[in-house]
Amino acid sequence: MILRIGWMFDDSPAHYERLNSAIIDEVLTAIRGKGFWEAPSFLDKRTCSTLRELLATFISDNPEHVVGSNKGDERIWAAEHVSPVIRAFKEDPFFEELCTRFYGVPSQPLFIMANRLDLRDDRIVRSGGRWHRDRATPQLKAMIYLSDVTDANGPFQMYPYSQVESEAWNDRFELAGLDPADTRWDDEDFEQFELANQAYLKQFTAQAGTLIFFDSSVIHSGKPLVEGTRYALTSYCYEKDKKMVRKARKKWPRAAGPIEWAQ
Ligand SMILES: O=C(O)CCC(=O)C(=O)O
Repeated sequence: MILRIGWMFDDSPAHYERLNSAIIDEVLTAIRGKGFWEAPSFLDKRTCSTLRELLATFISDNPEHVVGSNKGDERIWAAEHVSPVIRAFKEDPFFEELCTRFYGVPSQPLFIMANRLDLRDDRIVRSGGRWHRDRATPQLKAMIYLSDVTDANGPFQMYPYSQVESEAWNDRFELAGLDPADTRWDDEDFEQFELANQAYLKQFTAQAGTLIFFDSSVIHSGKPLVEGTRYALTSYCYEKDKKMVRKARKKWPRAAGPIEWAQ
């Protein structure tokens, strides 16, 4: 079901576990239901380590292409221009098929965002900012951890099954005094909700190389990092539409290179 293939990366082969169409229904059902699907060891540890070094060098050498430089969540938009290994993640045919099936119209990953989280002056840093939904309608993202992620170095967190149309989750919002129609919540407003719903929280502590597909319309955030560093790659998948490229270029003008659909 899963094949091992390699892409050349400097002098060493990079190994992704290639996902194929045989599991696409399983992946889609999981993302549409609980909101995620997880694959450990999607990328080998040696490549994760090489990519961490490469991204660290890029961040220090190219601050003009890094958003949030020195602020604890440093982001490189369109990181596919930084390494052929990252480009291969963007252009994997399985992802294109998954995106198209997910949205029901021709769709693709538009770019990869690479980020590094670390602790700066005890500032609370959550990857992706506050608790949020990216949008009210389903949106597909794929994240690869490039670091081993524990409870301390900013694990991705979500409330499974919390898509907008979930009446159970809308009731939980109202019980905690929150408006379910909002899409972003400050920590202090969210505290009561978090306490009341601890049992439902899914926290992705996992090894470097783990792949997580998720519907970013579920409620999610990165847990505030308290020690260490976390590197990750996130693929942003959209309906293939020229307007989307214009919008993305405007939103991320400091990207590492042009934001464009793969041919
Ligand atoms: O990187 C993370 O842990 C959170 C990601 C996130 O909030 C997002 O992609 O919208």
